[in-house]
Amino acid sequence: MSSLQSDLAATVGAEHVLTDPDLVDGYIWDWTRRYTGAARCVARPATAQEVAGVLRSCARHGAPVVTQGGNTGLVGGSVPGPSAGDPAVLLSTRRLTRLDPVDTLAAQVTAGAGVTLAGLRSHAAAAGLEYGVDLAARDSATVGGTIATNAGGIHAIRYGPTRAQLLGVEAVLANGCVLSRMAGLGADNTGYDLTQLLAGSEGTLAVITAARLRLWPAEPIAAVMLAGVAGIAAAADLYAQIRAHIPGLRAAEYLEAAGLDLVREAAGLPLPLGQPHPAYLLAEIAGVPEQAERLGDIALPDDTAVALDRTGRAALWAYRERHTESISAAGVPHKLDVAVPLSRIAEFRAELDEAVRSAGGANCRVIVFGHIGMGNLHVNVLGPDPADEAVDEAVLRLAASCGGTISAEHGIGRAKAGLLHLSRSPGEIAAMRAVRAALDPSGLLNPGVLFT
Ligand code: FAD
Ligand code: 2HG
Ligand code: ZN
Repeated sequence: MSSLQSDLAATVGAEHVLTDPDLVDGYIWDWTRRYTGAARCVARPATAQEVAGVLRSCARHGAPVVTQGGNTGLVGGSVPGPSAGDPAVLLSTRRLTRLDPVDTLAAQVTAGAGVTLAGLRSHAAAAGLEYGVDLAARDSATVGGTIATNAGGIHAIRYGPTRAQLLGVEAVLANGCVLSRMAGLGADNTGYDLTQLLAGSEGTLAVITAARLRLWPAEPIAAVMLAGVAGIAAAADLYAQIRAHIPGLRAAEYLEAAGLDLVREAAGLPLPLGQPHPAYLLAEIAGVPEQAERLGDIALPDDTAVALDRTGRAALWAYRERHTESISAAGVPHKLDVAVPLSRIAEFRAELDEAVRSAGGANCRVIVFGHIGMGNLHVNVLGPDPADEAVDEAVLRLAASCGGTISAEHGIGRAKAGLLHLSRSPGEIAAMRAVRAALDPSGLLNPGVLFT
């Protein structure tokens, strides 16, 4: 055992320092299986003080640290990169599972970084409240990971992304200093907002160990609607009509035939509507059952299904939520998570296939879906070699040229670090690097993530 490993064992217990290659292997591949790298061991601290001890040991030994929560990230940020120098220590947050009783007076809760989204959501639901972020990886994605990526998810149009839920954090800097701002004060103007700085920091500024989170009144679901449409312009128009006429829109999701076919194949599901369509809009509406009747105020496409009961709603959601796993069942995808202004979303979609095929060849399969209410499209491309980045660059350049961003909700990670300049000016990148250098002067936290 190296002296770093014995220091780590002294901090977290020998049984929580994994060195067996078979065990370590379970942590070093990302969810898509596109990204991997070597880790010298996995450390599994259970408290903020243990995290501080791990980071102090790593700083003493000059060892890089990759923080990992549920390892559902889709941009390669949760696993080590190909290392030129010392392999990283992988710091798993999954044992940071503190979950305090819900503060119903403030509608807030304190949760450890390793609590899963599903665990947090059911804890809030038991108190008659709702956590505002939800996504298909809810059983594995963690509080810490969703803060570090500023995850969006299916209800971002109603409640905002993770940063809008974030009232405070407890986090440990690279030098082992523990920062804690967990009072959940509604008003607190005392200088820089370090809490918000950590939202979207992708493990490059600190290890988040717990968070104080906002909760919302739980609301009944009136209906889920799935409408067959001609394409993305029609889906965007229908979304705008629903938003204008029906209060309580909780989700507005876009899918296309290519993704739906993969889902049907992988999950053995029937056609969702009377006939196939080029594209679909799924909308979820909150409220009492009568609220669903307001859909009658809108000129809905002829082939539209509306589900009122829980089983029917879940059946329609499955066609959307099973996209990611179904795509991975067909190959290792290139995942490009972009957002463009809704006014240019049809232009982006019209140029996308040609951009992909010119960069990656005629055999590329392009699957597009996403959170259309946020202008957020998930472009998945099957075909090109995982190491080939030509298609990635072509899609991200197209998004930028349409006034969009190269990362809507998944982050930059390792996947897009070389293309950050497409969405951030030289001045912004310099300021971001200066912040990182101030908090982690040796650059030990997640090297290669966010910046090359
Ligand atoms: P990880 O994957 O472990 O890590 C992600 C990043 O955060 C890494 O850079 C890591 O270093 C850093 N990190 C993790 N924990 C900490 C911590 N405690 N402190 C500091 N840094 C940390 N994302 C969306 O935004 N919206 C979606 O709708 C969505 N749907 C998904 C559906 C599926 C089926 C899958 C597989 C993924 C989906 N994702 C979605 C992506 C993913 O779930 C999110 O990015 C999520 O926030 C990652 O959480 P995690 O705990 O798995 O983090
Ligand atoms: C979703 O919205 C996720 O389902 C995953 O953000 C997107 O698989 C993807 O590309
Ligand atoms: Zn998404």
